[in-house]
Amino acid sequence: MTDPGTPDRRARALAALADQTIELPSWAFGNSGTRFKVFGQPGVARDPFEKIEDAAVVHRFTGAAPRVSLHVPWDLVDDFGKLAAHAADLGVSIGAINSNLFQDDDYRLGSLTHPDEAVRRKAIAHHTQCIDVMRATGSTDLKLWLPDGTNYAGQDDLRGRQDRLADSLQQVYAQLDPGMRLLLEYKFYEPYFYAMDIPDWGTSLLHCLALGEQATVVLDTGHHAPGTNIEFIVMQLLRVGRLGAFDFNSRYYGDDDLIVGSADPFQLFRIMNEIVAADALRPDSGVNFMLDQCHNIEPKIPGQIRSVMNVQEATAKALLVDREALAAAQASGDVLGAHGALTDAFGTDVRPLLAELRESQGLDLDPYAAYARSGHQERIARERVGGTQASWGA
Ligand code: RM4
Ligand code: MN
Repeated sequence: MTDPGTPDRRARALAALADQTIELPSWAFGNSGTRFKVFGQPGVARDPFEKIEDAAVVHRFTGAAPRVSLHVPWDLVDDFGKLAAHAADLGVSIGAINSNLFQDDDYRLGSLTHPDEAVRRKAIAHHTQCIDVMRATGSTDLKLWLPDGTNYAGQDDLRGRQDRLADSLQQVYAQLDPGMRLLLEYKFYEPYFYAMDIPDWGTSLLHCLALGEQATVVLDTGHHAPGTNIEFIVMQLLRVGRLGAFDFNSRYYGDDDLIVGSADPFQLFRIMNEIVAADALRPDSGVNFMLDQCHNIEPKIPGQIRSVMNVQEATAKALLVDREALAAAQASGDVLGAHGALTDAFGTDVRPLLAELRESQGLDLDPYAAYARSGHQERIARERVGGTQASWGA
């Protein structure tokens, strides 16, 4: 058995964990639902300012979530400078700006790929608006998930749609300031079922390569067919320097958006193992570790706290892998020894290590329990009455 817990490795792991940041999605703090109904919860944020307050609470308890991504137009406010200042007052900042191409009647047959040039122009103009929001909030990441696709063979020309997409993306990309990035997400099905226009990482990467250095791929862990080897994709995108961000969540079947690490902690560990192996945990590696988890049966703030803690646990285990033993086993063809170097680290209880980290940061050792004890959930349920709760899709 390899020893994942040597003092040296633990010290390096603690330093790396102290630097790790995870970005929270604003939409996780609004009501969400199933395909059939949006469920309300007491105390849910009523506007983007309250969503940011909730995100700041997650950061206060975990010490690891200092940014929050916005979704436009869900998070539209009159004064984005004021929203950014509000975030700064609470010790967080605005992360990626997500565009929305899936809730306008004009986009029924596509947005950036639509056969009608007027619709494409509208979708491009929406990104101009998002880039303005970036300038006003100090955000550097424009995140684009393309919901476009077709449901029936022959419905539209597959190649024509790619050509139109390339042209539209180019027009969006050309508007970026230096230092801004375009993050391009993919998803293999939904809302269309015959052919999505960006179904996979290869398609996303091809468009990014054509656009230029400022374009990188977003890997949403819920956007693959069952059984897909996601860590292989992570490795490949890191190899070519084009892994821009994760959208972390868990899935059993589709794009389930469950708490990350809940369905398959070993998969999350394998993903983080590729990150650590490529030295991509460093804050300047260009990989934005974001959550895209929002479900309706768990309370919002504790759900995000649990997701953050799960990412930290998987990361800690990946940092404890005995890389020399692993490399030696791989080089000598010791199949089970190499596999064992990973499973030994995965099997390590890293909660004491994370408790040590939190202690050094002046945090409670168990953020989830500390939040539950804090009375905050009861307080927002009492205080946030009246108004309209924010909700997914509104
Ligand atoms: C999509 C995709 C995007 C997210 C929306 C809400 O499936 O994952 O990242 O912004 O959902
Ligand atoms: Mn996503």
